[in-house]
Amino acid sequence: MTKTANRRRWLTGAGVSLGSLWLAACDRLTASPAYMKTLASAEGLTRRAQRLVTDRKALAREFKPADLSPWFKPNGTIRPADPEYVALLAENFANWRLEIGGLVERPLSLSLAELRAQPSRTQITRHDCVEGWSAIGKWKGARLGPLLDRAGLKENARYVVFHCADRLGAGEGPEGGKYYESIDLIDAYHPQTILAYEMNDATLPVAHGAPVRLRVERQLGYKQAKYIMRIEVVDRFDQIGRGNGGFWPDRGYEWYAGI
Ligand SMILES: Nc1nc2c(c(=O)[nH]1)N[C@H]1C(S)=C(S)[C@@H](COP(=O)(O)O)O[C@H]1N2
Ligand SMILES: [Mo]
Repeated sequence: MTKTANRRRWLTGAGVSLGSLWLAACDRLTASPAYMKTLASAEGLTRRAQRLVTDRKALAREFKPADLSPWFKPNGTIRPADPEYVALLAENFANWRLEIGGLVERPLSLSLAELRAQPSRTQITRHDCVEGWSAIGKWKGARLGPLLDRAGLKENARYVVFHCADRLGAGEGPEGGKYYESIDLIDAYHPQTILAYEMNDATLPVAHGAPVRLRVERQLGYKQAKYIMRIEVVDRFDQIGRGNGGFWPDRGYEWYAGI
């Protein structure tokens, strides 16, 4: 046998046993010899990666109006004291504008009326807070994906950062305690990811994030940024806040809080 043939046989053997291990762990149902061969190939790798991505694209469960929680607990900041926000609220957000900038071709600045005119989605979903409580609410908002397309992502765009109006925690310095969050492009383009301006068929209340808050339904409560002032598309977030991609991630929570 030539050297090359030996090596090929060794490679195939290794590939199949790796494939088997993976199948044993993850997916017994598809355990057919043909599938295992595919797994041992480059195409198999792509297919496995594709499956991971497909999972991330699955919809969060949606509920019926009868399932709505009679009480949806407002949490974290419930009325920002920050002067900029207080002034905007006093004018009922007539002068609020949502900036979408960073790694985009055409930065946007949208009024609330303009945001309401964007492609929207309405959904009844369950909000799960790490503190251990859940509530079902109805949300209507502009889909983030089409907005990002309008702005045009630059090639190196990787994350979308939501800068909020409020500051949490005393004594954290001027920018230190500012609430912010970030998501990757898979979540940004997820059909249930919206900039919500309505809750339970009414204008979004201040306690729940007026004028606009994020709903990213495959993740925990702290990712659902309220009081959004500015959206920034970035390729890294090590220079924002303390560098972990969000207010709570900066304080030890997972950046990816998938549910
Ligand atoms: N800007 C901002 N967004 C925030 C928070 C906050 O304190 N400030 N708290 C987070 C947490 S921990 C939760 S559980 C939800 C609460 O949303 P709700 O007030 O609508 O229940 O908002 C999240 N988004
Ligand atoms: Mo939370």
